[in-house]
Amino acid sequence: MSEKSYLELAQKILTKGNLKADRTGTGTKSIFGAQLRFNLKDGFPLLTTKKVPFGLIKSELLWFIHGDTNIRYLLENNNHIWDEWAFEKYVQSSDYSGPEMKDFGQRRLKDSEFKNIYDQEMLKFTQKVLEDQDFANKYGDLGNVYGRQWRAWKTSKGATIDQLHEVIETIKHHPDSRRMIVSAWNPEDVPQMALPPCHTLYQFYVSNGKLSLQLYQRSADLFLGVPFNIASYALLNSLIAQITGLEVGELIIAFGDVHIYLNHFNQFEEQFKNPILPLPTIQINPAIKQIDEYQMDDIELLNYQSAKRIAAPVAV
Ligand code: UFP
Repeated sequence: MSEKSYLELAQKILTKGNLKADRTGTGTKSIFGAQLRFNLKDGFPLLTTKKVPFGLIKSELLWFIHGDTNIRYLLENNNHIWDEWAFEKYVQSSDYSGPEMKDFGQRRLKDSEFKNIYDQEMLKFTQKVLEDQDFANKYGDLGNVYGRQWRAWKTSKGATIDQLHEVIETIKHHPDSRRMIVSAWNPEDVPQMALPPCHTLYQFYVSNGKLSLQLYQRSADLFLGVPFNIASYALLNSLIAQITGLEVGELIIAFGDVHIYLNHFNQFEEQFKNPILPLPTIQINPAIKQIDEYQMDDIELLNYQSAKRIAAPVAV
């Protein structure tokens, strides 16, 4: 049912969405305000009409949960989702002496010769982050990203707030609370951020022994971003349900600007042809009792059947 509603939302945007220019210069069709609901009891909501790489979702989420903001952990797990953000800081620094990398995001899409040079520089960069701890400390760290906001939010008085720990304690001890919120959106930081948080705020809800989570996502790339976001928050809810002794309830995503990039239309048409298959399930090591203890091996995806991956350009 829930994958069907994802595909219906895509149909609706393609047929009725507003054509809009966007920051990346790609152009989108979008609507403002939509909701997807997933009953997590029905299975783990990983799309089946195209392949979604669960390993990347798992390592990224564990990275957030551990409060880690250094891409080294991701690289150790062969996850390159955040590489560009770290690379950008490095190429703008005085320590970088390689070929000119200005506007590398756009240029690498348009100029294949430049892309080769970029790929080589990026490989050197990620290898150095993996091999050289000092270099990793200096250039692998992204600073204000989700790990920091969830686990070590900086207050104006110089203290830190561990929002994730506090919310878990509230789920355990005051499950009827209506204040179980984790916020990533800090208006003080936004002007300096290359990518202000897309998943801005989430709230938990407990009833009948079940834990539900609702996310507010201000900006959503329906083809590339949202399948990851659904799975990531479904996994977060499952991990917290286990350590708080609750069953899984619903995942709800409330979207702000939910859009389809103009160069993703054909990909959706291809995806629409694929049948919706039964959902996989998730197995979590029952011995884990603290959120910080979760490691890659504690989480396993079972019985995932899907159509093939559908490649699409990322708007940068
Ligand atoms: N985006 C997502 N999900 C994410 C993420 C980014 O859909 O988790 F990090 C997309 C939304 C948008 C772009 O297309 O990335 C961010 O651009 P902007 O900041 O201009 O909204």
